[in-house]
Amino acid sequence: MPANLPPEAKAKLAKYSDAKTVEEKIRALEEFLSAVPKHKGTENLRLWARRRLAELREELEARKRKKVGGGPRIFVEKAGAAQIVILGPPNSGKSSILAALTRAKPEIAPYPFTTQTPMPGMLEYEDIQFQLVDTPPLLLDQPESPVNNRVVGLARNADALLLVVGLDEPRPEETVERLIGFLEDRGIIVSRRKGIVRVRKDRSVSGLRVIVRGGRMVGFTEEDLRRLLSTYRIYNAVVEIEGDVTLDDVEDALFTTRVYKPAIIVLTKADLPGAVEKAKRVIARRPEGVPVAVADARTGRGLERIGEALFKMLGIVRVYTKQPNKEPDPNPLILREGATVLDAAKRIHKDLARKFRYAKIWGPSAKYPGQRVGGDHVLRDGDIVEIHSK
Ligand SMILES: Nc1nc2c(ncn2[C@@H]2O[C@H](COP(=O)(O)OP(=O)(O)O)[C@@H](O)[C@H]2O)c(=O)[nH]1
Ligand SMILES: [Mg+2]
Repeated sequence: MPANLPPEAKAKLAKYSDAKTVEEKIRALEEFLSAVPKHKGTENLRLWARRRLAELREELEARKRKKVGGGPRIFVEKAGAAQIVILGPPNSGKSSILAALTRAKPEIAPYPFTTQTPMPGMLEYEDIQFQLVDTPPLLLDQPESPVNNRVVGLARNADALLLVVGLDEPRPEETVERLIGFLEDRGIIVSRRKGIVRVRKDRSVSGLRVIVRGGRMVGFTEEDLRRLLSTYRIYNAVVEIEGDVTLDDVEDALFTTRVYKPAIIVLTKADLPGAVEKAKRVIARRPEGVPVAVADARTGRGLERIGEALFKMLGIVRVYTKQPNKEPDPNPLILREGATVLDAAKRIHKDLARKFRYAKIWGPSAKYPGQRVGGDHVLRDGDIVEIHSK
């Protein structure tokens, strides 16, 4: 449903986008909320504005607290190859998953709210480690609760998510859907099919530059796009589109940011009666590109392949560096798919990239062992690289 905003409401949103400080943003959003007409078409936008306002006010509060010193710390420093945040409703078995997969010893109890602060643990997969972070529960029945904001913040900063739902629930398929919907409302997308749009204002571009990656513009043309953006006084911009995207999605994307997070649905308590039938119902309705693991956390059954599944969905490449006439370092560099020899050099040392001459490679991306390549050579998982510099 299109928003059809009156010009003064659009002007307030433009003011919000241009605002530099938190205080200015808060003022612009308050003005927007009093200027926006209240009908079905503006519902999403109003909801977003109210949430954003709550976040900004919290940010302001947090800053004040910081000045006095202290306050709860909920950010968890990343460690290992990637950070995976465990999310789910109360008592779903999140802490038990952390305990089953890592050496961490979280408190596990048959009543809700045992976990008050996030707790990390390391999951070993082959020669790398993933950091799992257990979290306080998400309250799907009270979506606007401030408790949720903190957990959502952790999820937004994560590299991937484990969505934990217990098969002791009567209708876990509905809980999974509500959980995914809850995250979507906050701009965290777990399904590959959902569209993601990024609009970046850029004065150095003449007009609009539209980049479509593995998706489509559904029901609109570049001319429609140009017309919509001009009503927001955006004339020069790069518009990136991934997945299937409508013009309404573009309008939403002007003020909200959607991020894609790879996710695995983990159904726990598979040992309980009736669990198999319930799990089948979840699997039948799962979103595209989101695998489902059916697990019994007490024995670890069903969790054996979580590490491998995470590794595949994160698009990680392990590269082993070596010095001439020496054995490769057993601890790999962790790079993203598509990374080049120069990216590897940069990771080792800034200077090494600057003084780079050539590299020799062994392994999956080498045509023959010890092949000599340039900096733009794309690496594959398991490659061994020997960098030669000036
Ligand atoms: N039968 C069974 N019970 C489980 C399983 N996983 C967790 N539980 C129980 O469910 C309750 C909540 O578990 P907990 O890990 O604390 O859930 P959290 O609140 O989501 O962190 C505890 O009583 C656990 O013993 C499982 O796989 N099977
Ligand atoms: Mg817990």
